[in-house]
Amino acid sequence: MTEHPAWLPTAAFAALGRRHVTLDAPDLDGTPALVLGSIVGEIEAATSTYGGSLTRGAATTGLHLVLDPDAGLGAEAFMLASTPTVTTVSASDASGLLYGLFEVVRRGEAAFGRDVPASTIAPATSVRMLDHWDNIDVHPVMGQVERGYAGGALWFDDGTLRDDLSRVSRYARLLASIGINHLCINNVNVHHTESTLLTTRLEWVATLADIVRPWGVRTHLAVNFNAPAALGDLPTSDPCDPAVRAWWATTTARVYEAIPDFGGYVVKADSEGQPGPFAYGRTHADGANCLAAALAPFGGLVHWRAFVYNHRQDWRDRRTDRARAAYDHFTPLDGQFADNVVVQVKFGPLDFQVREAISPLLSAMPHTHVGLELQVTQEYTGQQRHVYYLPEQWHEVLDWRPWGGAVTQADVVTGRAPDGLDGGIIAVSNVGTDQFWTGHPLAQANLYGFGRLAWDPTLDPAAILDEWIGLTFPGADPLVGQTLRAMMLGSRAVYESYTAPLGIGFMVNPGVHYGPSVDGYEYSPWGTYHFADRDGIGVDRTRASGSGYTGQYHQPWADVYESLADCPDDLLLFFHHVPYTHVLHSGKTLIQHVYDTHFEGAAAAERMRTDWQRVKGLVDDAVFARVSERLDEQVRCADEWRDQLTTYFWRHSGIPDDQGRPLY
Ligand code: GCW
Repeated sequence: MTEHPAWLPTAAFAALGRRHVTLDAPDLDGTPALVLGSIVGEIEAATSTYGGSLTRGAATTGLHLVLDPDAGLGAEAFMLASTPTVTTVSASDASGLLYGLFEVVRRGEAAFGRDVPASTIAPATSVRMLDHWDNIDVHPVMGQVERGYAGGALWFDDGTLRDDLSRVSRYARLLASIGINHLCINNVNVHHTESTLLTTRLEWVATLADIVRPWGVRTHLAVNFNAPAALGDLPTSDPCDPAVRAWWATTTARVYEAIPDFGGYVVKADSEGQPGPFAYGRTHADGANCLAAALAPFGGLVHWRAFVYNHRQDWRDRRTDRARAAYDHFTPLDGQFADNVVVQVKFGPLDFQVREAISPLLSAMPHTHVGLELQVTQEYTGQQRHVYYLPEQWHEVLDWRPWGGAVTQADVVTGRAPDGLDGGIIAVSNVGTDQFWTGHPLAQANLYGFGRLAWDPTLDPAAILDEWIGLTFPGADPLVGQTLRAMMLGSRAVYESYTAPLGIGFMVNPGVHYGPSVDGYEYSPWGTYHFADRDGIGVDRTRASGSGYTGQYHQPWADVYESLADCPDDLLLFFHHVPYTHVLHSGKTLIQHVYDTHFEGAAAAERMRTDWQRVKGLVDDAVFARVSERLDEQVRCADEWRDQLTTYFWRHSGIPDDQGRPLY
């Protein structure tokens, strides 16, 4: 099987490749020299294919690249300017020049031949990171990649590091082209074998770090909080114990001997069975700061996840609310975390649902570096079998106004708001050994979009999609772009319409998290309930009569969500328990909304399948076949969702569909 080039096919380099390129850069060594080597390699490959050339020296015509450490442009930034004869990219460091080069590729012919005044383009945040949930050993339940839907891990193969790691380099190149600069290579659920990446298998990590470094990417490791006891033979992993702190210091120093630009540790502690500081009566600040102290001398970061909740809840207990947990655990610790700790917070208080409220914790720790965690892998969003263009959803999150005013959620996590330190934007990767990298070829757009939004959270998802289409299908018949836009823009709304309604979430098959199972989690310990009975459905999270979660928001949201009259329809069941006859702002009853959206959603999936047929012969046959196969599955699954959901609501409410469509 030939590997698909994703958004960097040779033809995407045609405009660059036809130019005379001049490169003006000082002699460099270390990582900058490697990055410069990548830049030169890209230009040579493009110009040798398309007839251009590369020389060192001053500007002539075509493209002029300047690396000037004294240019004062800021880390990773670049300046772009053009006249009708020459386009100039300048940067103060090699990474900035690399990103500038890929910007030229993205713009294609439009980068040349016109008068464009100089503008500086800089990333919104210094950490734009992907986390891989990759295991070394194939896990008996989760497999090689936890929540992975694109084949095996790029670097591990059932117990070993792969012999052929050439694909890792091509992956790092893709990441560089969208500005991703940090990569965590292993699962946050750190099992025993994987915990040894920190010690006896450190060489593997160093090998991978060497491969991604020329692309400006720094390598991180997910570590087990219990490592001092499990790997170091200490009697405890208490973060305040001097021997434990010394163990982390020594172990970390060894990591930096092997990997001088090592990025740091990612930690899932006291979460879903992973060990953590609670076992020693310590706080999460104690835990994070212990690791931070070991990393600080080398400039490393701790990404400490806030996904802490009781996953052994008794479903009979109506007082505990999982949505409250992260905020309740972490806000009392604001101001106590070391400066090289990022508290990594999922975008929603539950778990990467199609629709949930935005986590109030993201704007509740002004003295802490808070990072936003997104999920590119489509665990709850169709598992790379359904078309689901995630940037539409992420845009909502990034553009949300925690105080109702001008300050966005993106401003807060990138340190641009008065209340917020830079924490960065992080996501779980959707990539594996699959021929198309992402299982569903159209899911490549999600990875592309993540990088672009992490670089500039104000970008418009539709514009990002156009970039991706232009790069991935260069020179294609315009019908291809039209069809992809029709299928992908609004695809989140389509998926939402045939799955769990109005922010209630879950209703998926337990464990696999795919396909409908309305009561799948209803009597489980996981804290994700919908509370449907014959009269109504929804979770009362109000201060007046429910869990009080609405009180975790700043105004105006604390009151907007509290009020049944003001709560937006799409989050109604996230915040309120209401009767099936409740009338939405749309004017429909809740029950009729469920019927209508589910029938319409499944029909929309069917339309996507029909639309796709139009591009047969206009896109690569392998892409056409793979997308077709996925669309068949999407239609089948959407029909199943429609029938199970509408029938469930009909049986529970006894209220028929006013359109008389089939219910069972
Ligand atoms: O979304 C849930 C997943 C788990 C995952 C966990 C987490 C890595 O179902 O598979 O574990 O979240 O984010 O830690």
